[in-house]
Amino acid sequence: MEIPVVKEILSANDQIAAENRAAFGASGVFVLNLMASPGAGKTSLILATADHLPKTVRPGVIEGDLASSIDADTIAARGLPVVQINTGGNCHLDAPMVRSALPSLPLDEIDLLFIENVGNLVCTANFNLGADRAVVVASVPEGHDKPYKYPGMFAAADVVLLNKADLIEVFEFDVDYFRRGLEMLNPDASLFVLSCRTGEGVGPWIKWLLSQRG
Ligand SMILES: Nc1nc2c(ncn2[C@@H]2O[C@H](COP(=O)(O)OP(=O)(O)OP(=O)(O)O)[C@@H](O)[C@H]2O)c(=O)[nH]1
Ligand SMILES: [Mg+2]
Repeated sequence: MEIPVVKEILSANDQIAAENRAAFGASGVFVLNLMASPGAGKTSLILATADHLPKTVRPGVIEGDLASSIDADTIAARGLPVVQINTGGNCHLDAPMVRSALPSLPLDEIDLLFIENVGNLVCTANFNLGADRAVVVASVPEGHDKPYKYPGMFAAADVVLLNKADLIEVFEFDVDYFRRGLEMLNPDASLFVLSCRTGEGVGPWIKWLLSQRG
């Protein structure tokens, strides 16, 4: 009796995720679900990516946080359309939350929508939002063992961005060890090593992203 309750919750979320996906598709919006630990660089990645996009690709943003509009204010200051979702304590976004944000976004004026999920390396991977790609941002200060210790998140990724590459030497970060951990879990995931601070490595990520939009 207890298992059907869990199934119902998940299938209700999946149903609404499918509706979100249909709404995005109808407006021609390609959607990224950005997942990472707190402070890995999700907001920085949105800004660095937006700076490097061709003018024909218009970005928009949904910001998910437990509380505050700090990230949405940062994005709005850069002139991008943005809506903030406060989860009120939930450690992840879900499909109904994303759906509730859609009327506040000019979807017909957006080609690439970033959904910045709540900073959390566990829960966020379990909820389908209706996005086209799952993007996991890892960062050098978190340590090179993260794929081994948080396998669910790395297994769910379509692409992993290893951010803060400018700190690799300071943290004695072993990129090959990190890469092997990811390959073991998820051989199909692409990996890009980059720095939102210096711009190093951002070009290949943008190239991959544009190729995915088809
Ligand atoms: N050295 C360095 N610092 C970075 C880089 N990218 C981001 N940071 C810094 O890391 C901190 C966190 O960056 P954010 O972009 O706010 O991270 P976030 O994942 O959006 O954080 P939350 O939304 O709070 O979970 C900020 O102080 C950034 O300036 C980078 O490539 N190198
Ligand atoms: Mg952020």
